[in-house]
Amino acid sequence: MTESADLTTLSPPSPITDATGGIWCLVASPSKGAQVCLNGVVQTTTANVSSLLYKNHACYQLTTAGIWSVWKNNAWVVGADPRESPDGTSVTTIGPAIINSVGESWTLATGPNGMQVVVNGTPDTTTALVVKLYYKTHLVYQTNSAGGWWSKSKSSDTWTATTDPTGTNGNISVDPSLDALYLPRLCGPTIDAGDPTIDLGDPPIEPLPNGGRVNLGHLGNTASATRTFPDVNGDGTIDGLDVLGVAASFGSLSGDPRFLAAADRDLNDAVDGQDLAFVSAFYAQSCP
Ligand SMILES: [Ca+2]
Ligand SMILES: [Ca+2]
Ligand SMILES: [Ca+2]
Repeated sequence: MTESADLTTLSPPSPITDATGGIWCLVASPSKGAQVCLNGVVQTTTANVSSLLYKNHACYQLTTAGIWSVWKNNAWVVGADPRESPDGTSVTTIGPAIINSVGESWTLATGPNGMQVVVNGTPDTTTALVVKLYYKTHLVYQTNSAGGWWSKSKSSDTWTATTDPTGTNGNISVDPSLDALYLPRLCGPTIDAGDPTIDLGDPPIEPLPNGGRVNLGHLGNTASATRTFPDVNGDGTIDGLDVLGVAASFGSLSGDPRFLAAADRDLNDAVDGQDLAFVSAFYAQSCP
């Protein structure tokens, strides 16, 4: 007996086999519409079931009233639509779909004005020049070629203008890796992640080595900015290998065959004692 694949649906015909070998089916009843049966026994508490679905080793039922339940500890528990797309799902081409919390399928299709949003096969004619659909916290987002963003939770709502939720334009959508004093840890994702167009200043405000780019967050582009980890060989630890990288290119200038850009920690186009000092200052430290 083979366990059914994810997203196997039954509305009715062939049965679903669960991970423990249980066999699920739907049977027509005289007065309660379709009912669920498990191993040949009709579950008399079920009624008006429109489909069964199998996902992540769990069996779900959907009623004709649109209610989803999951079979848990030998009972049906009402829950969310198991087909709902995970946060961060994005659609940029014709074909793939986002499924929202009420089971609507959101896709892109060519319309009179570039790509437009299509919900359950019906074009949303208020949309045009759409370049991406995105799903996060039960909201469907769309963005157009001009960079505008709108969101809504279901098709009957109206689009609300919003900001980029994907964390790619001036934001990051990850744990910033702060320490107990809310300062960015070494190698954290906010370091050197600020707006690349911001001038570091001359002399730079961020202490050296500063990676040549401001940090993201309130300490970015300040004298308290966390310094850029001077990891010459990029293995997450400052040790003899990093010293060796500086030593091997010591005294070289940008353009020299011996010049090693990763050893030029202060980005002054020369590998010199200053770079060695930075590496030494972090000696034996590792990214957390
Ligand atoms: Ca920096
Ligand atoms: Ca290293
Ligand atoms: Ca240097």
